[in-house]
Amino acid sequence: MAAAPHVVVVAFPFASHAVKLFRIARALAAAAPAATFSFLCTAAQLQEQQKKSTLLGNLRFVEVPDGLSPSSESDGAAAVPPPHPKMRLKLFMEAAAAGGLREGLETARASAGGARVTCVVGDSFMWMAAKAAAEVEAPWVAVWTGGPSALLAHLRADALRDDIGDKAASRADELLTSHPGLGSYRVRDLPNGIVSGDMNSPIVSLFRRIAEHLPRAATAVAFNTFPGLLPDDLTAALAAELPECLPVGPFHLLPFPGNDDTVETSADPHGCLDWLDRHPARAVAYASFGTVVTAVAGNPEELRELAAGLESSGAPFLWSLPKESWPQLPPGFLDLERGKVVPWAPQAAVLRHASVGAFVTHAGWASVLEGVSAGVPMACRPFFTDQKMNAQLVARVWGFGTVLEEPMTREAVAEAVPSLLAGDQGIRMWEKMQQMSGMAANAFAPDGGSRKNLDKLVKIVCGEL
Ligand code: U2F
Repeated sequence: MAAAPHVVVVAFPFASHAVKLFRIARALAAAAPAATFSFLCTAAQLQEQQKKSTLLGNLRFVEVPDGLSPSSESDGAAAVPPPHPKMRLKLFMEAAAAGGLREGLETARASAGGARVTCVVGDSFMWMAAKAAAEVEAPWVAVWTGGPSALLAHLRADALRDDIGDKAASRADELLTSHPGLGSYRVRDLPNGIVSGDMNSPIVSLFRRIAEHLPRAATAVAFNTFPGLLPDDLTAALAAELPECLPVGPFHLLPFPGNDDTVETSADPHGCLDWLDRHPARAVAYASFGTVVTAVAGNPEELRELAAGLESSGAPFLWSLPKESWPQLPPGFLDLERGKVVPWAPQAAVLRHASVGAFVTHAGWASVLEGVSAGVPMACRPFFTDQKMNAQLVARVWGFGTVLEEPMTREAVAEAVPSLLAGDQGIRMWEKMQQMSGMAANAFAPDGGSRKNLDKLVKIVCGEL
């Protein structure tokens, strides 16, 4: 009899990536109880995930090196201060590529009683998993957590560069109509480093590596979307570039024990849901810029503009904003009766709450999916990577929101928020979103599109296909 599969799931331990991969790992482990799953991540992130969830019996944690020297990890009085997040990322990636990930696979095997690794599922950012999987003669299944249109742009980067050359500035408003699947986006919406910006920055090199590895080394690519959400031309163009593309989202609705309202509600230390309970339907604007924007691209001037815009919009608002940014808010803002600022909100549950009627977002892909699933119109202020393309998709292609041009002004916010909450435009968007929101809710029903794709993914990772 063949040995039971041993599937390793490799996380990228920065921003919200590990949370997303841990959801995938739990859904796979729940669907394939006879297989063993090893979740590979750095010690610090494993601790974070453990705090939030109990492990399933067939899913175990395996630590990979974070690339930091022991002295910078130490929290003793004489410890060297921890490196800047960008340096941490660099050190981690170098360690992973130099053998840290391969070592992780070996630890997974040894700690699972010698069970050979039969499949490696990995965040696409961990491109070196392709080689590590090949070395243990296992297939590599990649997970793309970001906006699918941005991935297509990275895959088609050479063709885009051949077309645009050095004319990115003069052709900024031109639609990319001669590029299959990208015709709804303007040159200016492309992620940095494709036709403009620093072509050699570490993040641009990372995307180049991903675009090199996915088409030739992955057996399948899982996406955070559900059948019927993406425009057909985008789906077809991705299918032409990649091996098996499997929409298995929305990730926040992936089925596994414990992924339900009770858990999200209990993870609401700042009382957001109770506060929302005190408001009528579709009255509140919720604002959040995800897990990276404030730290990396946060601009105090725009932060104050957003604050002033929310205040003068006249609407009650809930704003998830890291505490480090609070001192930059206008004086007295935190005391406003009408608003609530919290360092963290259970976002998916907040968006699902009946009182939330508008979402001011950076258009990070998970946030977009959570907004669509909840049927809440969005005002998007995109900053970098996939966000400009995601915002175009939300506003221009789907008609589920608007774009707040850069830099965001108080006037633009004060106009957008009430129009999404109560204006004719907002009501039309809200009505239009209800069908898609229903499709998202049914994605994992027994005959749902994502359910079927998840079943297929389970067969692929367990070696049955
Ligand atoms: C990077 O995105 P972010 O992590 O900034 O943004 P999202 O993809 O939107 O994911 C943020 C997640 O964090 C959750 C929220 C999302 O699931 O519900 N969250 C929360 O629960 N509570 C809060 O108070 C704040 C956030 C990148 F910047 C984007 O461009 C990419 O699209 C994304 C891809 O993974 O990664």
